[in-house]
Amino acid sequence: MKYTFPHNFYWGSATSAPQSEGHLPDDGKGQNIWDYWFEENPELFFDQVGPQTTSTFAKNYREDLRLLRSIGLNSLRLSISWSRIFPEGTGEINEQAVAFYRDIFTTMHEVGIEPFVNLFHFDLPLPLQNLGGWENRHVVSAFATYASTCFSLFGDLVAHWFTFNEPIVIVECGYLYQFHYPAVVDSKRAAQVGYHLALAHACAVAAFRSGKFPGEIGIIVNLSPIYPKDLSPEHKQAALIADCFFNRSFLDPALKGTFPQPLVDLLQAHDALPNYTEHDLAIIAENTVDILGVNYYQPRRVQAPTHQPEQLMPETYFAHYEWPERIMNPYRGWEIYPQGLFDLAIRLKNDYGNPRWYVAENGMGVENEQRFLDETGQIQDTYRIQFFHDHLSALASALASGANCVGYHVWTGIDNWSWLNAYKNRYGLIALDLATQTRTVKRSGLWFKALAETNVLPDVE
Ligand code: IFM
Repeated sequence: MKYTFPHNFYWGSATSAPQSEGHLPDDGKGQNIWDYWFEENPELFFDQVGPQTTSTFAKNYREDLRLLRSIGLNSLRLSISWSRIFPEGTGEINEQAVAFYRDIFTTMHEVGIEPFVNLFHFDLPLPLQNLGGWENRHVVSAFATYASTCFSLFGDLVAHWFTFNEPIVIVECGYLYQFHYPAVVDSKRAAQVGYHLALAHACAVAAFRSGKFPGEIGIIVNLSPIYPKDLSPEHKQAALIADCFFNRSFLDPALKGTFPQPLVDLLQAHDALPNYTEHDLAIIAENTVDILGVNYYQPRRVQAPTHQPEQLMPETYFAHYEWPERIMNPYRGWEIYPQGLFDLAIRLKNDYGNPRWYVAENGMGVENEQRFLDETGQIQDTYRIQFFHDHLSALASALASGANCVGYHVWTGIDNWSWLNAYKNRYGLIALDLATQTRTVKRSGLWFKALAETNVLPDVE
């Protein structure tokens, strides 16, 4: 059976400023929390490679964009670095940064790549973190100002805007599980941060609408369908709560303008409700999105809790469940389950009014891909092709069932830097030699080109 996709489907890849740009001397960029964390604790980062040593997109973007176009991409999601535009987070604009991003977006149009632009990808300017970061309401207004500044500066070149990438990751990694700065464990602070992120998002959408900027605006959320161990009431309850924490916490405000009631009740019961006002709730209610980006990597399997943490944690309400039939990506420790993408698509259709959405990230991180180099110097990443193929088959079935999905972006185009994991796992369609900065198209890059140029899903081989 041949799977086909609509002729105007967005085929692309995603990346972010802190993961790809790198630093140029005298570029006027201010420090963000990743620059600072690496300076303070380089030992936490794989091979002690920090955000300065990324894939040099800032220097090579003209060639990189042409290369990405040559493997069929018609769209690319990247992010603007807040600390590049506003080195202090607020106040004076860095004019070099304005010229830099204008040239990037102009080049994208010249080569035939539609810009999908995200405003925040985990990289809070350090001066704002020093004020308390997302716990401080002042940062919400600072974000709204930064967002409307970007709409004014680049609105003539960008028609697809996104406020945040994976806002729940900022909450869980920064305030519960210690993978992002400030790496604290505190559920009350986590709840305040989550609330402020939802509010900051809605304020940016409001600014976009009141400024009457052309195009569409949305948010990118990482969703994992939640599967209970079995259908007994205690496991189903565990799944319901996990869904509220990890999916509905941002999906509901973005698409319905409300927060999930079971989550509100639970936070209230633990005296962990964030500070809020009725006026905020009205802003959230009135500013739902035009488009949703969905990052899908893995499902979440849960069972009733097996232990009680000392303070409120998601694990107070559920425990991880290891499905005996799971297929794992051992490098990232994530289950590979393409059916999950179909299930998400159908859920968006049935429970959320079938919004306009696209797959904003999907991909497979693999360690030491040099093992798969052939004699011509090409990485034979057939495992990645299989991964894309299986997820795209599931997506094609969802489209046939009426899902309103308008595109598919892989994570990522050119191998990039991945936070504490740095360059441990590679995700790209294009390999990066970190030492020489040489780019080489992988086998998956050629496979993707055939897909994007025909809208027909090629076979794996
Ligand atoms: O590198 C990240 C990205 O920043 C957000 N989504 C998951 C990717 C792979 O881990």
